[in-house]
Amino acid sequence: MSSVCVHGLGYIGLPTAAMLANSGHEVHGYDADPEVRARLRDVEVPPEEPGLSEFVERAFASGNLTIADETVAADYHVVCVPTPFDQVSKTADLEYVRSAGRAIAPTLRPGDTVILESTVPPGTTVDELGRILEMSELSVGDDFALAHSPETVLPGNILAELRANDRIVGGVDTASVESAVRLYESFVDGSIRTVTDPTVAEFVKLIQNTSRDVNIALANEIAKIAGDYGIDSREAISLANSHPRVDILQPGPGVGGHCLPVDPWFLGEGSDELVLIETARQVNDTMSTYVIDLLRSELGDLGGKKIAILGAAYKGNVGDTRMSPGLKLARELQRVDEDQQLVTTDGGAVEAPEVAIHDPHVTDPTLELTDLQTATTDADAVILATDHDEFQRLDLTKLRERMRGRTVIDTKGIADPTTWRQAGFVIRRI
Ligand code: SAJ
Repeated sequence: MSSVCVHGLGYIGLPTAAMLANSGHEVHGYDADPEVRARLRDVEVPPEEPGLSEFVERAFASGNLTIADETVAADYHVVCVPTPFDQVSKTADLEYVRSAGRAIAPTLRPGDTVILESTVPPGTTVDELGRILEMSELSVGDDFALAHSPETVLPGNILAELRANDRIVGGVDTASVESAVRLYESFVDGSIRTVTDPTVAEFVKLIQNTSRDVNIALANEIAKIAGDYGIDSREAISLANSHPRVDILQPGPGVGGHCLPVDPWFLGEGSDELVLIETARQVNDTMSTYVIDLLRSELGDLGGKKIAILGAAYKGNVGDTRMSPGLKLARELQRVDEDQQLVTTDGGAVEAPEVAIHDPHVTDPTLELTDLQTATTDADAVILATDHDEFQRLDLTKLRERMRGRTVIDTKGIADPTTWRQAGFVIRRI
């Protein structure tokens, strides 16, 4: 068993640190944010990820996981820091990766291994992290091992997928690959696929998420076209997918989270060849306009109307609101930007509707959310923006009684049209 320093204790770093500790390694978790460290020392774990709290508690109880106040020397450094996305320049901010490199360099010893797991533009492991680590005066490959191994876990199912998913390990040389593989072998049940070039591993991660984003864009475009023909897109997609070589994903109100809407842009940092990929991004980003147009086609002018949005999370049964399509819809309806500043595209001539948002999974105190009853009372329309289980079990009679109008826009295909129509609703779905 080895000593491991995990850098960044967020969505990926914390479960990874706990997984390594529960697999017998001596793990030091370090996060640059002192509040994160303090909360973890009190064993306060973000509640959203199923099973994570108990799993982290077990790691602490075993004595194998400790929270460090600085980077410590270790056989392995696993870097799981965020790579924020700049919406304007469409580029990755690599400062956290660089900062982790600067912190690791003085502690680095010959024979150590550094693995970057953060999603990054191709070339980052070698050109950015490797270069900074060489400030230690040790050489990449000759003195220490360096690899990229992208995380591929699905929020909501992180612990199971950390074990079950195949891993890709891209090392700068065979020794780096072998060293990184030894670490992952201690907990990964899936296959570990290797390549002696970290840039390939970085690229593979990006094309995985890009392929999903482009496929969803296809589904979204199909949904719009189906709407023009008066066809139910989900029924058509389901029938189309009965072909053994067709696998179209599902349309929706847009693509959220911090992966699919971001990673395709990272591919463009070293290439001018993105055409389909950029168009797909545009299709997914403008689904909110399509949803609002559907709403207008039912309600006419939205001024003075009350719209209830059910779903602030970026997808079903999680509490994560990063790049949430539901929140984007709310902003666009209210014509405000991410800082809640009014966007006056039409000189403010048209009155914005009242928007109420409800989400039983989201606990973020900075968001103005209400309970289901308050959100839907006197609402002229409901938009189902997330496929939470709770929204598939709504009491339709009570909902209909509380609402002023009858319109429901189902962006996730969770409302059975016959049942809702029988309950008195006018349902439009994409
Ligand atoms: N969505 C659709 N239609 C679909 C599927 C998803 O509109 O058919 C939407 C969701 O509602 C959500 C968004 O796409 O808004 C993203 O959700 P997701 O479940 O597709 O993916 P993420 O962002 O939760 O996680 C993805 C995963 N990548 C792939 O499946 C290729 C996960 O395995 C990665 O580890 C993760 O990105 C990441 O960290 O990169």
